Amino acid sequence: MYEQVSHAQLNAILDRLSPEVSRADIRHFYTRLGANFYGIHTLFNHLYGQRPDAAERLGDLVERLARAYMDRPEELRYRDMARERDHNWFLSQDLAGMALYCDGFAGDLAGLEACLPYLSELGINLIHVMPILACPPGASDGGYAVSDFRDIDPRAGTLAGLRQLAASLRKRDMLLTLDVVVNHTSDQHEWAQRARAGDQDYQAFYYLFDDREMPDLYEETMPEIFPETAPGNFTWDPTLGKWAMTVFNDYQWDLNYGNPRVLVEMIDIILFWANQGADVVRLDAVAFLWKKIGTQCQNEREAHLILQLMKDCCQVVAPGVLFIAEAIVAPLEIIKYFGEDAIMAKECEIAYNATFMALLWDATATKNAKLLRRGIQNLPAKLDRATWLNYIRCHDDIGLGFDDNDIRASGYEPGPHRRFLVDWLTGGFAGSPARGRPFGVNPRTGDARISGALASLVGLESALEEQDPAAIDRAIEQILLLHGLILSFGGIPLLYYGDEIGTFNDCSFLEDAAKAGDSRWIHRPRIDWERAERRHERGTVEQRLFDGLKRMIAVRKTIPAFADFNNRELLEPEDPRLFAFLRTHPALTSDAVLVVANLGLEPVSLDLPKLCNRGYFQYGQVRDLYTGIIPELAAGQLIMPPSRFYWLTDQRPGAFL
Ligand code: OTU
Repeated sequence: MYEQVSHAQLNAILDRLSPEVSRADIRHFYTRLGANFYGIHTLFNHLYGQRPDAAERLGDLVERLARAYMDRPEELRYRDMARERDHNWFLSQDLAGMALYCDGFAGDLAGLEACLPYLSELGINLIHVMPILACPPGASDGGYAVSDFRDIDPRAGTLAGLRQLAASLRKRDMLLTLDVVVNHTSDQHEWAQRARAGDQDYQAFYYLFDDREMPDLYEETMPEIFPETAPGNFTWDPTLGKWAMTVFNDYQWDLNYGNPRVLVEMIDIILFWANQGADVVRLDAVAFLWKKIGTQCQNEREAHLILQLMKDCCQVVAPGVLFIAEAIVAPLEIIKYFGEDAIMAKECEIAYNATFMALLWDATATKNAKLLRRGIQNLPAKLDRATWLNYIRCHDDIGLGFDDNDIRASGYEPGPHRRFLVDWLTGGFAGSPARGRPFGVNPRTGDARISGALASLVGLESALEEQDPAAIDRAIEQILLLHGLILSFGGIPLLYYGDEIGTFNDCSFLEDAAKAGDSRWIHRPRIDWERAERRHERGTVEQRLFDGLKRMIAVRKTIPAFADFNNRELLEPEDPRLFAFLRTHPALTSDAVLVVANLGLEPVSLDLPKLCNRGYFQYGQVRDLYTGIIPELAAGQLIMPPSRFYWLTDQRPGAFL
């Protein structure tokens, strides 16, 4: 039965390591382990206490933590301590991120390093390098089917090359985000290979079943994630003669976290990448970490406990490293990945704001902010020490994951409204300039999601083709407006590579058999660097977008009210086409910024004193911090141009900032 790991045992583990290290060298480790040990112990006990090997596995975990700490480069240890002193550092308005594929953006890691000046030019100081770990040639879900968790894919470079990139980023004060794909491995991973070869220990890493009895039970309640390319959640492996649980693609085997060895290995892997220089670790598909018959096998309580345990262990070894939760789930479920009923994040400090993303697309398609406002109103306040990752596009599809009740409260019917959105975004709706593609269409449930590049979705591609100057202007304004919102909402804005120069859909994936079935490849482009050069030519689309975003990022960094301290107040302008919120500085009342966006295609007037009746914006003069424009106010009425946003600051007559 389960035995407690006593302090005596803990000391024995550390003694065993002591020939390699003096106690003095690990005093910070020792202190942090002490501070987190009850958490680690209790969570571990809760998850695995019933197993005969629980104490042994916990001992193994502690030993791995100690080793990871000893391996942590001194420079990173100092960085940890600096971040511990300034523990809310990541809530600052100073951060601006970009997600990119190493190959699509720059060929390989060396190329990426050479492109850092381009990112600095734009103002980006956090990059998420999409998966670059070893993965099989051919289909690998864009690198999310990992075959070796401790090595870089040779097509991207080497481990030494990655460390070099991390060092260059540190010199530039830029942060590195790397993925750890915690939910599954490639079926070519060594663990899967060993399982295939008959090794029972490794078979226990996965969910493997001899016949359909258990799979059928699971299937009763499990939804399908990729219904078109990978229907069902189990795949027959002929070598093994068993069914493997494969929630995503048939070559991605789900790991079984009911087995503590899996958890210990994965924590070790997270710390390994922290020690290579990752500042932020993106934990992929965290909602799926625990499977239980009779449930959707998403958002289970144990998945949260596992994340808490991962966080506690990271606090011991690399407390400066943050986690991003990639949980594209219902609005009220996403927020739980910060940790429930807490002040500080207990699980992940950062979470993808998939709700805001989907709502922005609703507003873009409907040309009003009804559902956007409702959805944001019902978005619970985040924890104090936690923040959102705000994005418009990413490498994945757009899922219409808002709340059905919010849809109804906005005056629509959920089914038809979602169908309208898919139709509009894929250009099927009369008059829509959008060129998205359907993704994940499930005829059984009627669900569908959307792929497509930002510039193609907002109609820039079609406007250029038709050489329609008004439509081109509108699409550019729309791209800037959407960015104006993710940069001011509160949280870390995450741009998607290529959007800064208006990159379009790329249909070349259709010629590659390993990609053709997955329309998400349409928006995973190779950057056209000749087009990027046009950012230096006045009046080009590339210049208007790049310079607009560059300016926006620079201005964001100067606005303290844009730091994320739950200092956003949603406002209710009378006109449903307007979306407005007030950002207040946590300490200064004078520095409030009013963010207003007109999602409609006509000018709309806004009664400023009425909107902000708490003393803000009563002087009769305002200034847009983004453009520097002082819009005319007639008796407090502000005219919002179509498809435009303002970042307004209150301006006493005669006073200029
Ligand atoms: C994540 O995606 C990745 O971002 C995808 O690129 C991968 O294909 C997938 O995991 C498997 O590794 O798990 O919690 O709607 O949003 O698959 C959400 C599809 C995920 C994605 C979903 C997502």
